[in-house]
Amino acid sequence: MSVILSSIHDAVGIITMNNVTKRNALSGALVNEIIQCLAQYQREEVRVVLLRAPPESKVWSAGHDVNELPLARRDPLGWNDPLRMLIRELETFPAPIIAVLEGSVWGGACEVVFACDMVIATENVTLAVTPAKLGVPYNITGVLNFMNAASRAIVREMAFTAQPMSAERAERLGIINYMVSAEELDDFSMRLAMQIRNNAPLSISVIKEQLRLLESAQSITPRMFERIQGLRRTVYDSHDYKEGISAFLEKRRPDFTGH
Ligand code: LCV
Repeated sequence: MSVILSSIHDAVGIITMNNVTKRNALSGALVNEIIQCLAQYQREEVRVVLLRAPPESKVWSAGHDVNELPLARRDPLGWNDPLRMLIRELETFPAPIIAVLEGSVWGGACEVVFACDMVIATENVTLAVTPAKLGVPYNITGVLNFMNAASRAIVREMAFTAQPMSAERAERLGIINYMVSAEELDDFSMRLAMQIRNNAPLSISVIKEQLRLLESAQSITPRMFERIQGLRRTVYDSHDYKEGISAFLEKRRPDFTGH
């Protein structure tokens, strides 16, 4: 059974993540279907994409599928990890993607939201950046995406506390574009999409790619890269990494020791 729903209305594509029993955890299966759908949208010259969960969802996405994280001694967020593949597809899709949020957004799903071009959220939305809660060493481009989404102090607060941030505060901080009522979400999202849809698609796709390239333009030396990868390895080789994943799977609180 498909874990997404898809429809196209007047060159506006709507992808609904629909694996509700698993809270739209970003499994390989769900990610692959989104990627295939985006490829189809590119062939059909879709001009705007709305990425959403079913109406009135309590959880937009629970983030990376924790069952698919390696238990130890392997980089959990390597190049071919489904979450990493999805982020790159969203960033390079040649038309704007609008995250239409209802419910809670967790972990890597926050980065999915930040990898979209704009964000509209209902008042009940929360955003929780969770590597510190699970004991996961987030990867370099993921950290850069968080840095591009919020200010220095806010990125640190979200990363170190792993606490959910309200849509109201996220809008006030410019992390999301609009907070609207649940009743107006659909009409508001479609109105915004049509504003974009009626503009010049070539100009928009080139501006989107320019923004991506310039946002990612960071001077990082091989020595810096190796240091970061070495530091990350100490995390995913650690007791705490295993403990964080095991505690989640065993539905208990983790007991982190710092080793
Ligand atoms: C697999 C899940 C998940 C899930 N994976 O429903 O950013 S990083 O570095 O942390 C990155 C590695 C990452 O994104 O990690 C994942 C971070 N996500 C979270 O910490 C959220 C984990 N999930 C939850 O806290 C709860 O599931 C929420 C609050 C989202 C929903 O709670 P609710 O009570 O409504 P359940 O917890 O009962 O979950 C329903 C089913 O979805 C599975 C969960 O195991 C359960 O499956 P079973 O019915 O088979 O027990 N599920 C939820 N999240 N991230 N599976």
